[in-house]
Amino acid sequence: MILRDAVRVLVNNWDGSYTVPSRRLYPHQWSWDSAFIAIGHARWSPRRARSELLSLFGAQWRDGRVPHIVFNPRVAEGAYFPGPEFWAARAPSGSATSGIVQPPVHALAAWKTHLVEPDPAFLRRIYPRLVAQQDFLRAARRSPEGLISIVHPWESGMDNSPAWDLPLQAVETGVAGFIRRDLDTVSADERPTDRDYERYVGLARAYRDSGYQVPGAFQIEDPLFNTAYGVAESTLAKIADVCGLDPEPHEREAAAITQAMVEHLFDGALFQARDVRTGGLIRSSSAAGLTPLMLPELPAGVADALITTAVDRFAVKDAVLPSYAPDAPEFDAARYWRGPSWTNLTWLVWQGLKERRPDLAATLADAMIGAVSQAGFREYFDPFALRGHGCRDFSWSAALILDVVA
Ligand code: 2M8
Repeated sequence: MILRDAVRVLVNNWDGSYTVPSRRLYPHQWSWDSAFIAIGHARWSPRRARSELLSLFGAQWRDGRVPHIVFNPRVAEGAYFPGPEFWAARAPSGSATSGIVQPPVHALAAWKTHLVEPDPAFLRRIYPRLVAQQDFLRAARRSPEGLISIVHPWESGMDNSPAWDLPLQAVETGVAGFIRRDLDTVSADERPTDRDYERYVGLARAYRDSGYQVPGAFQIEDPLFNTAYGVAESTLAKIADVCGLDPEPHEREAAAITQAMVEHLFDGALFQARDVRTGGLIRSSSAAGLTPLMLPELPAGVADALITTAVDRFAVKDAVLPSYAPDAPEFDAARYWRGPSWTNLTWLVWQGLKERRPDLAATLADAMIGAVSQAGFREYFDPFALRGHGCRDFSWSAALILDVVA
């Protein structure tokens, strides 16, 4: 039943070559959504999984960046804010896009698709694009410490995480002249605040006005983004191998980023974000700090400390994974990325636990299935009451359930 319903959500959200995250709230193609969605499609239609990824990379920029939104020209300009007129950017393919990026989880999605239905020709086609995506991050976003930075909270995928409260204080508010469309669909107390949006818009405008070259007042090394980058390198090593290419440069890069993360972002219990402008760690209780469990070369002692934190502070033994530790004062069970449980974040930590702690991984898988069985394929869930929040029929909630039960 749950599997049939999950496929129904994906079929209804399919737009011919890719899947929208949600019909009303997000009516275009989103970058990391497409990666998670491909992982789900692979379980019932690997052809759609390959199409999902190839259509996203069809809008890759010349500098290698994969924009976080590819706009559907048939959707009205006002349907989503900020839309194509705001971003004023075009890929070489002619598609209107945004100019920022999201965590690079796409190599992993391509590899998982290949594992379900081996297709070396697909891997050969997508490999150079995945490499270019990483090249862009190295060229444009690497700090002297060897870590990759994001220049907008939207690039983290966890838009209003409490981890961004402090660095956002340096960003101007009072930006006017825009109308939020998200509140047409979702109640205001489940979304970012207007003050958050003023800062998001101000930051995006400044980056746009620099030709998407010069970072503004927000420059952060985020543990989830860097984990995605590192996992992409170790996955590219496997893909290179299948393509008859040298995996070694990727293996080296994966080891280097893991080491830099342990050295600069680990606080002894959790990975933290670092503010590139001040050089200081931003101490928060975000579940993003657990995702380095996915890095294959994470030292065992560090992994053990993360697992202790996951059990003690994120209740991984007896609840779905909250996006923010419930014992922290900023925790909010219903407001977007400030506490609710998200299927993609849970799936990332589940991946990281599968080999290290199969017992805890199984608990998380059951919790993910329990949440959607009770509340449906909602965008996010109250981690304790399992009440659904945000939009309904959300694509990655459906897609990742298909992967978890496979
Ligand atoms: C949310 O972000 C967009 C901006 O990119 C928004 O709020 O309008 C986030 O949850 C992000 O992680 C996700 O990719 C996107 C589409 O599902 O929605």
